Amino acid sequence: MADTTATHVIHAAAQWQAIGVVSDLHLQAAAPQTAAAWHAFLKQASPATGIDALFILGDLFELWVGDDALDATPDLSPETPFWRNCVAALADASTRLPVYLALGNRDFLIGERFCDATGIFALPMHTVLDWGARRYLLAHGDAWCTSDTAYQDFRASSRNPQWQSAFLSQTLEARLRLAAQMRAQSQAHQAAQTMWFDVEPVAVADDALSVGATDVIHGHTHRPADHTLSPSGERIVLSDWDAQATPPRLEWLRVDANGHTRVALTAHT
Ligand SMILES: [Mn+2]
Repeated sequence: MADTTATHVIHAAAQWQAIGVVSDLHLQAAAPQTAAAWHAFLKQASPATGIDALFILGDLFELWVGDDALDATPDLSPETPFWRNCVAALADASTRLPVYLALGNRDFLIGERFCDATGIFALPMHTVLDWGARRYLLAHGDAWCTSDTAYQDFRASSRNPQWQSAFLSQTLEARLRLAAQMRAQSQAHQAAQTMWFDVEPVAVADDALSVGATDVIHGHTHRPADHTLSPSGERIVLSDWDAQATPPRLEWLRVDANGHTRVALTAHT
């Protein structure tokens, strides 16, 4: 249940025409086409093109092992120069429009150093965006997958400050190795599952109700769809990004005072 007192509220500015909402880009050095599409999108995003703010709802990166990776010299893996390029692209975009980031289950170790380097604003687990008659609850969505108890156990331990400081106290090389192992384990866990864990609709509806949200926008499940949340509201699930899928999945959600539209980008080959 969301703590209403802790929920961050953002009020749409009167001059806003539209905002962009994305999640689950899973940016990684091994997927340069997806990164190229994202960077092309960021480059044109500005109030002049009708995008007044950008919300990234988690899993921007496939993995994040600590902000000190940005200072790694020499480069320890293909990821470290890749991450620096991503930071530069975000820093450029945030000179034109506010960029907000909620953390996902892959990049929850993003910290202050990253936010300073990019100029983006970190969001807590739940944010409410107030816009005219709509009140959107924005979240990554992993916390609502309550039936996936193995994941919720991992989530609880990995969000613990002691777990995080123990992890971050290891060398960058060791963290990159551990992260690769954790990803392999997570993939094996997913492959072994006989059912897909979706968000629990009741958990989402409870949280939406507790903050007075009319609609919910989340990612994490990679199952883009508009679901009924209430007689007058929707649960809008964002797509993940993959430029090499057929057809490519490079979709952002355009939200304005009248509602939302899914916009597909073309892959740059
Ligand atoms: Mn996720």
